[in-house]
Amino acid sequence: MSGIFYLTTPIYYVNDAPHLGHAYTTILADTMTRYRRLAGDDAYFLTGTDEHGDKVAQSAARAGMSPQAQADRNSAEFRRAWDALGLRYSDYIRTTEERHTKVVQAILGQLWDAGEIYLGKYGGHYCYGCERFYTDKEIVDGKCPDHLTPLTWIEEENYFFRMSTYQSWLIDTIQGRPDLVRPERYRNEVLGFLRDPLLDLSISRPRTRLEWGIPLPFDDKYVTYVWFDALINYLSALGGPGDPRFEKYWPACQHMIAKDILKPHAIYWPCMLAALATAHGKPREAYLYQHLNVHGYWTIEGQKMSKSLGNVFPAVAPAEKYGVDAYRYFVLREMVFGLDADFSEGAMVGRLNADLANDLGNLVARATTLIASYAAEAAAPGPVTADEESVVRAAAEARRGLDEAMGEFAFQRGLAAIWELIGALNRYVDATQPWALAKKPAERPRLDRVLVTLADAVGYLGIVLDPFVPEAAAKIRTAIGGTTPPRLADAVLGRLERLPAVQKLSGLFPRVGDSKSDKEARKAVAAMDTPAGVDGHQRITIDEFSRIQLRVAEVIAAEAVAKSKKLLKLTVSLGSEQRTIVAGIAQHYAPADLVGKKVVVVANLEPATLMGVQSQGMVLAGSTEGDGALAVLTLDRDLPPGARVR
Ligand code: ME8
Repeated sequence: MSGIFYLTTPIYYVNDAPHLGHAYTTILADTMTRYRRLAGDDAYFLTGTDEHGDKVAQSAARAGMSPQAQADRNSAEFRRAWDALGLRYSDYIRTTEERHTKVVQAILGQLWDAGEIYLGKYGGHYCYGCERFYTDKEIVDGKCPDHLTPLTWIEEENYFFRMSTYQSWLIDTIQGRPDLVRPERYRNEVLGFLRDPLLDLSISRPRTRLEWGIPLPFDDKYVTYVWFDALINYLSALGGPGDPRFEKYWPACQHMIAKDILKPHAIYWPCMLAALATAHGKPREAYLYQHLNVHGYWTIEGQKMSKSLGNVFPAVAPAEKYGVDAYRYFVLREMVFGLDADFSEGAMVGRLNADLANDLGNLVARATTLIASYAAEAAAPGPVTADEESVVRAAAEARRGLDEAMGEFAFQRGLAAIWELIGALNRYVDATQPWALAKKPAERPRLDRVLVTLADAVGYLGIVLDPFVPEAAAKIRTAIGGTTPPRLADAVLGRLERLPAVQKLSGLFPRVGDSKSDKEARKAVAAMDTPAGVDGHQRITIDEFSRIQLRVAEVIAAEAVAKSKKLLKLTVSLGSEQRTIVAGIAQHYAPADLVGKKVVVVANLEPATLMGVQSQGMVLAGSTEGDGALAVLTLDRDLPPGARVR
């Protein structure tokens, strides 16, 4: 049965050019909707631009343009960026379009008639950058906590939305639906905001101060506050309540945003939707979205992206240099959904070379070359052996991991699950040695079994990789003769019995040479071949050694320790318990590299506090003195977390 799915990105302000952060959210939405379409769902993906308000009006004035002309230019630029990245949005909404202003005015009228809006007086400290008033508690040294610029005291009569009446309903709703706002850290943050009294929301701006907005239908001396206008885009793109598209997609709505705009989406918006439902004679929760998915922030080489630092990374640039797929892969793999992550060209090239060129590219090249070389004399494949069975199991495991991860928007974990399989397949080629089998005529049935398994596996990868690296996945499918659109349901290994016609596919992801990270990687490999020597002569007895409790631990989450260059804070599972362990490996591993890895820890070490974080154990790693290469100990075969190491 095919499901309905509706996913939105924020609509981006047109006073800015599209950058890496905007691209990230939009790539995520594209990946998720591609995945859902692959699974057979009718998935609708909305993005667009936010074009009203002070911020946009002021930047247009500075540029000597009319706000509309600036919006036209910049909205087109966002759209061009998404097209250049091959993002398949279903609709692109602009808040200056008539289809949007009509729905906003209709909703304002309905809320006014229902008594949800009233005229009141308000005085407060206003930040033009944020387009909002700040309460005394939020102000830092008399300045905007975000922009660190002085605030302006403004007093005016305005229209207010009775948001305060929804406070206890909203708290109950968030408590009753644990995954409404996810991951959990953001749900907790929202419940934290809601511990303070929720005030009514000023939803208008007098035209004497701001012309650039949607006029209130019941008082044209005012325009609509930009957030009240902008949030409604998610409805107006579907035509609003009553429209067949709304009736079809809205019940399946999920939003995706970064943490910067949590409050409007987790507080204003549910209250607005509850008021609208009430005005339509429905229960308060009738129009509430399904999930608000919140991701973290990208920093650039450790620094906040900002115009003043001059490190704003343009949205399309990495794709121009390294290809769309490498860019997608990097951002999807590197950021643990919900946590912050760091972008650097070196790290991206490192992943491109290691994961895409080596692991995936080599596998596909080896498999297709082997099949293309030996297929001519193919006969009936011999019996399935334990090697094939374990590949089939690994593929089923990868599917389970992928599907579960995507259900939770854990893109990084989904990719990690696929890469586990890619690793297993590379080991399968090494173990079965088809080139050696080819030399012995008696092994022909065995060779054919191996080749069929490889063709099957490559076909499988051509499907499951489609949402993440669509260009590469399409090439893979073409190489093994796929002609029909891919379907997730076909990503099952072990059903192929005859070799398809396969074309050799090499250079799927050419390595990027001589970058810094490349050299470092080579240095680390070289260091492994030349052990630094075992130092110290003091011997210990087996009993002394057995007092050290070593255990297998699975890394569940990893993040940088604030203000430390060297330390990472890991959350690890020892099977029956979870622990926090601080490890001095930040210069060698990105947090995302570690999540999902099985490592070895000293479990009975006295706890120690490092940079304010209590560490309950130690992660084992090897290192060399001279050039400081370092490698964390992982397992050669899988063992459950908690397993003893001795
Ligand atoms: O807030 N890392 O628009 P906006 C990750 N118009 N994502 C980032 C990012 C970063 N460093 N910087 C920006 C607005 N983003 C409003 C939204 S919605 C009804 C109105 C992404 O142009 C992320 O998705 O400031 C963030 O939420 C969004 O851009 C903010 O875009």
